[in-house]
Amino acid sequence: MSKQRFLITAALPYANGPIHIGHLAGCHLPADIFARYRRMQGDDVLFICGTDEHGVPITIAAKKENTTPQAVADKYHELIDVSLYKFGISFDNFSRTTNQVHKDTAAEFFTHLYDKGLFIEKEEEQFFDEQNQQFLADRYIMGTCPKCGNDRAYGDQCEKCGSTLNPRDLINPRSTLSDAALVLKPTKHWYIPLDQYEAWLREWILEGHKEWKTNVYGQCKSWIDGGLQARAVTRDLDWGIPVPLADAKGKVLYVWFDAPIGYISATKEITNDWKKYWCNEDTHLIHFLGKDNIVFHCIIFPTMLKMHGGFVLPENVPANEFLNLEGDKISTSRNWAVWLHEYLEEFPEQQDVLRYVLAANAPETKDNDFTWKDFQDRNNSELVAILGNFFNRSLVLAHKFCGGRIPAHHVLFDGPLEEQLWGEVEAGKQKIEAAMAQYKIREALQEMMNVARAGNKYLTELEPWKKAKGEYYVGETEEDQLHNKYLVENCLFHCLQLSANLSILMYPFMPFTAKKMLLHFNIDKRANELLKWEHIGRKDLLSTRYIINNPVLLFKKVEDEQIAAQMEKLNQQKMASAAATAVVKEESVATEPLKAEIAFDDFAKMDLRVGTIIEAERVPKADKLLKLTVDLGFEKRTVVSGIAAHYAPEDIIGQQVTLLANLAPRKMRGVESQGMILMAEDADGKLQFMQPKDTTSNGSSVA
Ligand code: B3M
Ligand code: ZN
Repeated sequence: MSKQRFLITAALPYANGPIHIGHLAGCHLPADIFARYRRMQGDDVLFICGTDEHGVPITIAAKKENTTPQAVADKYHELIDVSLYKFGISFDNFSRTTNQVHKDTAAEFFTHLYDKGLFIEKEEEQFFDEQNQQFLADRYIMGTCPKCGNDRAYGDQCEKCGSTLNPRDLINPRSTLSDAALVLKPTKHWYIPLDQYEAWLREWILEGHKEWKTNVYGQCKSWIDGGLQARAVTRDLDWGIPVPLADAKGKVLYVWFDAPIGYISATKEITNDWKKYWCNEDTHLIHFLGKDNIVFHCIIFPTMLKMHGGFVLPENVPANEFLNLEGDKISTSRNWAVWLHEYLEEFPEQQDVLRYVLAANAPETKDNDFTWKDFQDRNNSELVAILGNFFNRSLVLAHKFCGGRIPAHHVLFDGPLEEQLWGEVEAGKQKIEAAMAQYKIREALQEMMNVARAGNKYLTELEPWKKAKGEYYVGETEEDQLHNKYLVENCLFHCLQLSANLSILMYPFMPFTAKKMLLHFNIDKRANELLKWEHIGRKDLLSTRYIINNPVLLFKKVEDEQIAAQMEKLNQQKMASAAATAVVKEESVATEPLKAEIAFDDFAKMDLRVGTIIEAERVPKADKLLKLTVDLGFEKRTVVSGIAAHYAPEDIIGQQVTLLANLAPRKMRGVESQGMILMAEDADGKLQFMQPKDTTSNGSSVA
């Protein structure tokens, strides 16, 4: 096939924290595997990424770290860049959306659409925090989820039930900055009329891209079928790219407007010829990302490109589902993650192991789980036992029987086993090509491993170690011995040539190991020339008589203690984050606004007494109420209390409590309640009795 042009993008991680295995598995690794593979095919490839440095996530991190958004972006850009580089993610440019080229490109893009009169300009009421005197981004708005009742749902999403929300959907919306209730205030914004592009999107995606992955196509279909609405592409925020209009003071471009334009800016940064990639029908534009970014890459960004005109549209958007960690959703805020920069320290030189495990377990069709046990198993029983073992055995035997050189090919000794072996290589190559064409990275990886398995099988069937003893070949006669010598040499010839082939097959997935293998053959200088897809199947990659280096192990066993240490670390993270949540809850109780001041006399009017609950029963047809008898020493009181959801009657008999004893009696469900029991209520609504630490006499007054 002739040379093709690929523009490959991986979603821009927010520069609001370090990067974790979820990012790597979800998009950067599959994108890298694909980019490497296409380069090996000889294609013209540009692989683009960078950090997304605008938007609310950065401002939230800045608040948390008590610094500026730019400082946050600087810090995490560096950390993310280095981590991805060390994992061998082979970007041609890893840029930033705070770079000037990008600011200019995004502003020009906006101006172009504005000049064409394509935006809808609308004044609309939005939530305003009067205490902080600012409009709030969706993420800063919290309230009760209309779908599941979670009272900590955000204006854009409920993290409990996963629903996508609008701030207006929330019940009792409040500000996360001040906790104040919000008011609606008018503000002007610019919208892209997605509804006007519905017919085009239907045609382009639903008719034209039926080959897209089911999860991607399905999401697009449900968005389009659900009816598209105009979306604001500007925000009232003090961090972002200023809206390039005179009447837009204090307004910036919405982060999801500017971020995907980042792909264009990053291309501009590295080549004057950027139009060759972006404005050319022949370009295969492929976006890699996680499922939460599908709508932006399949619907909104393409619509922007279409509105602008002159740009190529994505040919495919192979989005992945999510990777969980030990059965739990990965979360930056809860610190439930395996961070790449920490892995690099804890498993030095073992980037390929993580690359392998994440690719083998990639969440391509459904959410998947990363577990340390699986990491260990895959390393020990696949990488060490299959791939490493084959390579190591081949090299050791070549040193033992062939003087540490690549033996000659004795063609006359080739038989059905050799034919089968190279047949597997050819089949593997084709299956990988087919899988790659459909972005099925896991399947491609499995096929690569199958070739290694075929190598092991071949070696085991030929058993060259049985045909030689030390330097001598086994056999009664000289002829027999010569025969065995040729057999052994021929066998190892195939094994070593296969090893070189494997390093090519493996290179997209495990580039470090692939090069390490080639180092043994002293052809690392030729590596780039050798690592071409078209060479697969060749039996002359290694010249005979070449000296082979002493074998070093390609993979180390991962020990139980290492896994235990990782699990321990995760447990610590879980405990620390649970403790932090408890503190936050306490703080939120403590900061609950105080009621208006009262005079001492008002307080002195209350008669608070200690009493003991001596009877308790449910109030029929009232699932919240318990009817209690409280002994005050000098008399007994009947009290109706709304604690049935928190306490079982039988559990509270004998408990001492504090009673407001001079509250006017009132009837509840036909029972007269003669007083009120004091309770403490935490942020979750959990109730506890206010009781003396040590038992005291009933009737004691509280003041
Ligand atoms: N930064 C969202 C994310 O990291 C966003 C991707 C932008 S890609 C243009 O999930
Ligand atoms: Zn919900």
